[in-house]
Amino acid sequence: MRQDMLSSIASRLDEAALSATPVTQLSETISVEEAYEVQRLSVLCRIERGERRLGIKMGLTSKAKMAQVGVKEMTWGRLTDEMLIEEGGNAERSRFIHPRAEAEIAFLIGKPLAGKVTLAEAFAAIDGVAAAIEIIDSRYKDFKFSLTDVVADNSSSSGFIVGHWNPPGTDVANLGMALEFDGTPVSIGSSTAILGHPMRSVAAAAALLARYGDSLQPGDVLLSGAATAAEPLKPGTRVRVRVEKLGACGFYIS
Ligand code: OOG
Ligand code: MG
Repeated sequence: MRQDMLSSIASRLDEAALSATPVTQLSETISVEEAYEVQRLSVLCRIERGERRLGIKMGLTSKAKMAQVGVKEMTWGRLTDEMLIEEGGNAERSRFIHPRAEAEIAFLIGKPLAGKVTLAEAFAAIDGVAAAIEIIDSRYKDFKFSLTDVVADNSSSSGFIVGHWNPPGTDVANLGMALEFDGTPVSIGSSTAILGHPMRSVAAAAALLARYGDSLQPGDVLLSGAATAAEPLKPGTRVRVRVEKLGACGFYIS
């Protein structure tokens, strides 16, 4: 019976994303484990429509992000091919409810990574590193949610853009990161804000995923989390993220 309730929440959130219509926060009391089950079921709806898993995103890996949304725990979510916007591509504002952009660093996973791993093991599993943008779009009214709400809602995953892959040995410690709207910086931070070092986010992903029977797989893209607060997106904006040493990527929101 509980499984039926979890499936019905999953369909509600999937429908909210499909129709770009917000829903109220969950009235059901569910555990974090059950929230991850809702997430799995809602992403399954996407897979059943023909979408393909492209990777994993980590959420709330910086203090700035935790403070912005008032949730104090790291979360993860699933990325599919339907969420990918090609570098330099276009995204329509009408597809989203209340989208926000985040400056991120992406890792390309080259070897399976599961459970408790050392930073050195995480490092050895990386095939590339790139500047990235995440578009988050909570399916909840007013972008407000509890930990279980946001986990069930696939950690607000909605879109992402990845720049060119740099060699895996590229040092990602303490890099300047800037999010620009029409060429003007709207938020500036450092990769240090991501758990002290973005590679820690890779190790944290392996450990967190293992709790829910998942793992990082070769070919997965891993978004390590935003260094600064997310910025609301308005139509007619050229959005670009620059990361020191890694390059840039961008898209246009029409
Ligand atoms: C939750 C997702 C947070 C990040 O990079 O920290 C996230 C949200 O803020 O809606 O993607
Ligand atoms: Mg993010």
